[in-house]
Amino acid sequence: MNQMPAEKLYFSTTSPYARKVRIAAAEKGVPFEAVLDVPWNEDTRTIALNPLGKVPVWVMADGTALFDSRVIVEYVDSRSEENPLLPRAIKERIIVRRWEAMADGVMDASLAIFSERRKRPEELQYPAWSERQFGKIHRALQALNDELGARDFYHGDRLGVAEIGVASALGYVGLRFSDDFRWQDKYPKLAALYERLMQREAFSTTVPVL
Ligand SMILES: N[C@@H](CCC(=O)N[C@@H](CS)C(=O)NCC(=O)O)C(=O)O
Repeated sequence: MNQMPAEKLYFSTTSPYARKVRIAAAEKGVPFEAVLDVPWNEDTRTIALNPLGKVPVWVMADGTALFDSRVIVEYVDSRSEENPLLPRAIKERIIVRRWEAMADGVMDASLAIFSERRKRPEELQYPAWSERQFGKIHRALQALNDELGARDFYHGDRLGVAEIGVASALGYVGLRFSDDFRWQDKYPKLAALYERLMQREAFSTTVPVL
């Protein structure tokens, strides 16, 4: 009998944070039922599950709702021994988490610019604030580009949360700033990493769509 997985992921197709979870679950082989939910819409179920009203939310088999993406990815990683996404040793894990934090920061700044430009009336917009966010994005992408160096992966010889976070951030930057932000030209090592990762099904099937 074909049973539905007991666990659910509430996600939106554009959310880079939700993409991290979708990639992690696919790479780990952890099944889930995908529930589309746009937290900006009136009929969102997200607020009932997450007081912060944000996706992703992962509902475990016992009904516990998990958020945010870092917590969910760690949980998903713990579900199987296969393809570990986080190093076990604390010193290494903290360093990988640091790259993830930079990638998440790129998402936060990109989302802040998007919200400012799309959700605020034009007369209330504050361009200097968006410029400040662009500064964060550029500095973090430059650091991520330089710290990757000539390596295939940020840590060790396998994919982990750093690559998943960076790819999700880059995909979102591409979605929101495609015209005025040619990140592939500015950060060639990140461009090569993204291209390599996009050969994997977990990445190519989760490209953000409007
Ligand atoms: N730190 C959170 C960020 C989640 C987040 O900001 N999600 C956005 C969608 S991309 C959201 O749901 N925003 C709705 C809102 O802020 O009301 C995570 O890593 O999951």
